[in-house]
This record gives sequence, structure tokens and C-alpha cells, in this order.
Amino acid sequence: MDRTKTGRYIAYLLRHRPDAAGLTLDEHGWAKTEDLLAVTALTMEELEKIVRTDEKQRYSFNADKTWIRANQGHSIQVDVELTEKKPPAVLFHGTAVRFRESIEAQGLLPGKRLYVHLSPDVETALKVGKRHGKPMVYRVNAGRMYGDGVVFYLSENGVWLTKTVSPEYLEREQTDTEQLK
Ligand code: HQG
Repeated sequence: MDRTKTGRYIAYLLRHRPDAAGLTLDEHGWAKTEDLLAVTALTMEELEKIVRTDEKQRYSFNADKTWIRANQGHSIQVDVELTEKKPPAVLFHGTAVRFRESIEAQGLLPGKRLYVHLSPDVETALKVGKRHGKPMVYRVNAGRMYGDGVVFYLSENGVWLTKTVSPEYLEREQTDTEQLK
């Protein structure tokens, strides 16, 4: 497997389906490093390199590297001990144009994941949106949400997370998507 594919497989196992390879995660999302090495046929050096160089810093080891987990993005119920944090006044959410009607009626929902993922800048949000088709970006009035008592978390790898975003806090961001490609 090439490194991207291996990285995807690790994300799949650590966030969504550890059981697919007979792994178990503890309540905080940790898998035994030696078990992950066994099921991926990676050496420790290769796994360390993936963790170190992952472009989104998706994974963390514990201090002595005997355990590994995904920093965020889970669909299974684990408590990765996210840090509650006051968000910036504005955050962004990238999505696909085809979800617009539903999002503007229901707000942002976490879908299969545990949280709605929000980006600190438009460029990142656009990249996230492109994964789903023709992208569009919403500006999220995070400051007002926070003032209204909504809890935000910042993951180890800089993704802002919150349970849901109701439509009153959303505004379409006018971006020149061509220019930002
Ligand atoms: C959409 C990647 C209809 C939502 C990225 C999104 C991110 C609705 C899709 C991370 C909706 C869920 C997460 C509603 C939300 N009606 N559609 N009411 N509310 N949606 O993949 O945010 O590479 O679960 O807009 O960088 O796209 O995996 O979430 O389009 O940080 O590390 O439902 O995944 O990181 O899709 O992406 P996803 P996401 P990784």
C-alpha cells in the first residue's frame, strides 16, 4: 500500500471501524500501537513517519508511543478528551452546493460523525467542501453561538468542533471559488 492509502486505512480503523481489523479502542479512542502495526504490516518507523508527516496531523501517540489514536473525526462513540475553547468570532464550514437547501432548513448536523467540523479560514473550508462536489462555504457566527452558550472544542489538529449549528448562525460566504482553486 502507498502511504496515502495506508493513512486512509489507519483513519478508517481509528475513527470508524476498528472491528474491521479486529482492533479495539479504549473509551478515549486509543488503540495499542503493536496491534495497529500487526494489522497494517507497518514497521514502527513507518508508522512514526505517517504520524509525523500526516498533512492534517490526524493521529497522536501517547508519551511512550505504546498507544495511538485519531485526534478527531470519529463516528464511533469515544471521548478523545477534546479541549473546550472560546471560538474566534467567525468560523467557516465547507460543503457541497447540493446540501444547501437541507442545511439552510435544518442547520449543520454532524451526520455520521460526532461533531460538525468547522474551519478557521475560507481556503480550508473550500478544500473540505470540494470532497463532496461543487463546493460552497458558510460563514458561521461562532461568537454569537458562544455567547448563547454553545460549547466549542478545538482538536489537537486545529479543527473546530461543535455538536450542531442552527440556521440562524449561518450566512453564505461570497467567495470567488475559481480564484481560490
Ligand atoms: C453535510 C475531513 C445536508 C456537511 C475534513 C458535509 C474535515 C448536511 C457532510 C472532516 C447537513 C458530512 C469533516 C444537513 C451537514 N443537510 N447535509 N442538515 N449538515 N451536512 O465528511 O465536514 O480528511 O462527515 O456539510 O478536512 O465534510 O477526514 O464532514 O458536507 O475536517 O481528516 O454533510 O473530514 O478531514 O460530511 O468533513 P463529513 P465534513 P479528514
